Amino acid sequence: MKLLLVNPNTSVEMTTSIGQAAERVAAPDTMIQTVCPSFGPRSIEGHYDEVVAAAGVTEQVRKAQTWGPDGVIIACFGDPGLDAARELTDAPVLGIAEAAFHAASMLATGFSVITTMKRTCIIAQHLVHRYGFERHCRGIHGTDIPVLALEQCSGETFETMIASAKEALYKDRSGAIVLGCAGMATVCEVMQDRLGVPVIDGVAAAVKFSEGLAALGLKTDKSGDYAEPLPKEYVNWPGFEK
Ligand code: 5HY
Repeated sequence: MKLLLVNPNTSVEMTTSIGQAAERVAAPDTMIQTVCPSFGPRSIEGHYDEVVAAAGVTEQVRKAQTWGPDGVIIACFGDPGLDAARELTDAPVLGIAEAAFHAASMLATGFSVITTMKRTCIIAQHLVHRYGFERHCRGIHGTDIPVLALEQCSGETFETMIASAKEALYKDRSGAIVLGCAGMATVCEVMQDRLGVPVIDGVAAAVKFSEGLAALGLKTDKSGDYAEPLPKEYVNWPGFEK
């Protein structure tokens, strides 16, 4: 199985760590190509960052079509460009937030999200509503840890995440923690050992869900809004031929 893993920010270090987190859980016959856009924000911490990153996701999904991935993963917790990417390929496209929410909802009656900057909590809230997890998600908690601080997750940063998770589990009375940033994938297991409840990393969850969908031979619906973009000219951007 060929899996395209797109880190929508342009941090080379984070792209590498996200790729390693995916490789750790992938099946032996799964080939993963981990990429990031050729332009855009080093980290995604707001609406503007996200809209530029979404364009970067489409750039990489189009570029990979010659390789012919059987699955595509958008490895940023805002799932930027998810619908657009689903127009560009018939391979299933999964966002790590969507994958993490599904996994958590099967492991506990309620889960809490621990994320980076407080200002991005609303983005996760919008996704909870969009995907219909209002009855499962009991709280979204920003730590104000900058995304790039996760490139080298220091002891202090890690303890801040543990403290935030413990407070969330207590206040929300939830039974699982969803990690609200792809950069947190590297500390998922140690967090789970410390907290004693399921801790879900969306990168790993999306890899296993993608393998499952590919094994079932399932493809994205092309009969409606996920059909290929209509042929038209774009100015200073690759358009779509007839
Ligand atoms: C992420 N930003 O997963 C999100 C996390 C966030 O650059 N990779 C980023 O704060 O929304």
